[in-house]
Amino acid sequence: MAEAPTPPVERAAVLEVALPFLKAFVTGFGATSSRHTVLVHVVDAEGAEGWGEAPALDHPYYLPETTSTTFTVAAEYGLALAVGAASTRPQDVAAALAPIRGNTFAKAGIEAACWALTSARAGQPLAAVLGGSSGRVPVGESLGIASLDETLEEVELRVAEGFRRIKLKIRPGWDVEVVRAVRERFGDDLPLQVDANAAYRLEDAAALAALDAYDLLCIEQPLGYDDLEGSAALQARMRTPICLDEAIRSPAAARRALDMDACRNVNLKPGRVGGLLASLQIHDLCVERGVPLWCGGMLESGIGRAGNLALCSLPGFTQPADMSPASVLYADDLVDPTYQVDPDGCITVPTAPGLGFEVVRERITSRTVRFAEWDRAAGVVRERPAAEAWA
Ligand code: OSB
Ligand code: MG
Repeated sequence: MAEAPTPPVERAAVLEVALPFLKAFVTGFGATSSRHTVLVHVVDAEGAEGWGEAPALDHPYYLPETTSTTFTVAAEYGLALAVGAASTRPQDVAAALAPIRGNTFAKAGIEAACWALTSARAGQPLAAVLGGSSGRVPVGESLGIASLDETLEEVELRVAEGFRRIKLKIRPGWDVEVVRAVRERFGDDLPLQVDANAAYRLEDAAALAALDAYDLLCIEQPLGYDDLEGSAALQARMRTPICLDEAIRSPAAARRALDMDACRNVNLKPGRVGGLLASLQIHDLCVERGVPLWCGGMLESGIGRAGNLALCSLPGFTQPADMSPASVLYADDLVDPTYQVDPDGCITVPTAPGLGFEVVRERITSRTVRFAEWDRAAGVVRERPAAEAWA
């Protein structure tokens, strides 16, 4: 039976929104002190709407894409391709966006808005639309680099709050010492892992292999952001599973990494791999290969976290997600009420159709610094002064 046609897009916009941090996030690629994120809003001719987030970072030190390049590609190319798609269904929109090379965050943000719209139209939770069934998602915290005292204090707080595991950011000269201190203070049962954000070289293998003594769940992205060969060489010399983050930017890269034994654990971020559809493919691959999988984070607002949470309800997510609550990162969230971590370290997957959270339009409007809108009559996308957004 043919599916009923979906109504065409009536309005579509790309926004750059300032989302000030409570404190800078320090990692192996440096300090991230400013955070602007990109949002996508789509409304169809029957009034169904969807919001999506394209959470690249402000700078090109994590991956090549930045907030600014993501806004530009989404506004100048993505939006026009998306409104020209056969329908607003994510599969059709992803196919329409496929000619865009790289720029995974821009494509994922547009696709995410269409997933939320599709969920709203279907009257079904986004998690169910994605094929997920779990209602609660175990989460961990990712701690930025700080002093030893600050680190121990924060681990103590998060463990008391119920977080299911701790991830420490490391870099050369700040690795074994902090891991040893956390293990000594909190014991061997604390689920613990580290993330190097590509700060090491293969010549550092001895320092990294010293981490094998601490029973870590994984060591995330120790080597170059696109270095699968180096990662395979390092994995052959380490017992600790290597997890890849930066180096997996597509389903094809995930398959290559697993085929090469470049990693034995996978961090999946929808924005980094080009969207939820690509995420589902990587999920299925990890299930097929029996590889531990978990959902990473990009310090998203609740709009982006909503998609991550829905994705985490799929059965292949076997380890806790990176999902520090918005209250830890920002003065306030763009959704209200925001998601929260319960005392058992889980977040409840929303059941309301669409994003599953209420978007606070005034907060978005007041923080919008760039705005581009599809002009339906003219058939073009136009950037307009942020002050005139939604006017
Ligand atoms: O490497 O996982 C990472 C945030 C921004 C960019 C890269 C990373 C991170 C995190 C934060 O670790 C996790 C979160 O969003 O809670
Ligand atoms: Mg990482």
